[in-house]
Amino acid sequence: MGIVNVTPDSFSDGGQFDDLPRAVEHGLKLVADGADILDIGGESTRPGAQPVGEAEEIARTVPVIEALRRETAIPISIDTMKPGVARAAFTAGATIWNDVNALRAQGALETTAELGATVCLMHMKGEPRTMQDAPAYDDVAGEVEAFLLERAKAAMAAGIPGSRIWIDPGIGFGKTLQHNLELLRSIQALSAHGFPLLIGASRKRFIAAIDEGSQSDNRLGGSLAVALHAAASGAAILRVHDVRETVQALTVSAAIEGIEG
Ligand code: 8Y4
Repeated sequence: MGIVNVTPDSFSDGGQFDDLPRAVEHGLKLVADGADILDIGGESTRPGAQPVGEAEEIARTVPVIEALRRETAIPISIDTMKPGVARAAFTAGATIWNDVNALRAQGALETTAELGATVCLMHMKGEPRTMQDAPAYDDVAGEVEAFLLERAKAAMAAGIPGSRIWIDPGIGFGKTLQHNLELLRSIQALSAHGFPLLIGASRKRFIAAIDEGSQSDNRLGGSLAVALHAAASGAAILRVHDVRETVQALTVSAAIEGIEG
């Protein structure tokens, strides 16, 4: 899964008229690089980020989805917490709802069932603005697993088929370095429930907590280390910025294992 951010801070011009062609060009490059899914997001969920209104989020993402839908056949996911944004994105051609809030918003379960969406249910402790303020768990792997199974159960009770549910421990969302490491160690157990497991660790801050001070443009090595570990542990989908490099690492790894590329 290749990441296409359509937030004003993701391109240098700060939300100017040329954000649209740049986002579309970026998405097409990720497809050429080997992405199987494009994840389009219009609201930053980085620690401390401010919320964005629904109309603004739709105005950022829908034209990008419409344009990508015309130019590529690969599945498009919408990264949003808002049912109204998901609805607009599906009308534009998205088929997957990537919800870092795990369908806890009012009307989210019903919307997903009605749209026939595939959904990624992600664990997040708290909300993006404050989630990194001293997160604490007794047993992070057990608590995240219980949360994800509870949300999957709620989704199925709302009429969403189990075959359309993915789960994700939410690396970096209300977690310390130690929490993130424990969750990465628990991928095998988490992927044993039959729901495809998604891991998003690409360029995240915890890599800099290990390789002290590395900036977000210098975290590729750490991101690839996580990707290979996650894939070997049973993760089905990797959400990444560096698609070409990740595909290469996975392909070389598979060749060593003797799996046909
Ligand atoms: C540099 C670049 C530093 C990006 C931090 C970041 C996930 C996700 C995000 C995830 C799923 C991010 C939308 C955070 N992370 N969706 N979204 N899983 N399913 N930060 O882990 O990339 S945004």
